[in-house]
Amino acid sequence: MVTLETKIAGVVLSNCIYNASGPRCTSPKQLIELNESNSGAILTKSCTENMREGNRTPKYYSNEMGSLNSNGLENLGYKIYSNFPYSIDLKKPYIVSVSGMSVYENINILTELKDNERVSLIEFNLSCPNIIDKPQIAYDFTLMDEYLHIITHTYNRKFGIKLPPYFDPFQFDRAAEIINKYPLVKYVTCINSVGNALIIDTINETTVIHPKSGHGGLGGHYIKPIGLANIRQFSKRLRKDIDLIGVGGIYNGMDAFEYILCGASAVQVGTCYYEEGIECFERISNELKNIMREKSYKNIKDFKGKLIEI
Ligand code: RRO
Repeated sequence: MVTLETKIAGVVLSNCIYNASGPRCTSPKQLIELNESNSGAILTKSCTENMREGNRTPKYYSNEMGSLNSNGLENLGYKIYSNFPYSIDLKKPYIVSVSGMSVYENINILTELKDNERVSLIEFNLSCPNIIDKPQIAYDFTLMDEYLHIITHTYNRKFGIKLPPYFDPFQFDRAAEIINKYPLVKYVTCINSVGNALIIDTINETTVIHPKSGHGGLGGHYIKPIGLANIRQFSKRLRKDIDLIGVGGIYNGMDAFEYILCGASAVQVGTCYYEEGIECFERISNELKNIMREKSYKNIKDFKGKLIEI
């Protein structure tokens, strides 16, 4: 029997494949669909204190290589995500992504969420690339350290963080050094979209999205090698009690297999879920199980992090 069961931060997921924060996880209807699906967890769209309509449209574009988004944190406000799990029969872990617009907003959101026993985990988003005139927190290491300090003192439960892609060994060293100081950080999700990328419509000679002069977060096939490298680099630097979750360009079982081989304990599906819909979780899970059967692996621990460096 092959199983995709895994644990993140001590929470058991019957399937290591679930949705990334962003696509199709904003409305209660979408969250209910995830609850009924093969996704291993329900992860919400990043939320703020108040509801936001986000950036001006067009703010999403996709092609066969991936996607470009500048959603701008469109969400219903944290109270909807805090109340949601009480209205349904939860079949799997419910994870809330939090991305308040200021440190004070984050404190308010976390103060409410910390007593909510229906919320299995939070994923604190330190890497939204699409807020006009706001930097990605995790690219400013001093700010990231301050945020983690404040969160740890406000939210006294274990939690996870979502990071942007890093590119240089110095960045991995510095980020890991900071994260390792905070014992409540028990998982790290890599990577958010590659920020401020530009795709051109050559027929019309225009940008393909409107906000930020056409610059947005790149996802999908374009970014898989960057995501894999981030998981690999952090697997060598983070404390052993910190689980890694891989995201970026996962469309099939082999993509998931690669992330786990690099050290991921679970994987999230973003662009592919947006494009294909809820059926992608069953398909990718079956593909990963078939790969495991062919290789005589019974569970993901049999190959997690075991990439051979030649
Ligand atoms: O809402 C967005 O524009 C967005 C967010 Br919060 C994020 O973390 N990553 C992304 O690609 N888009």
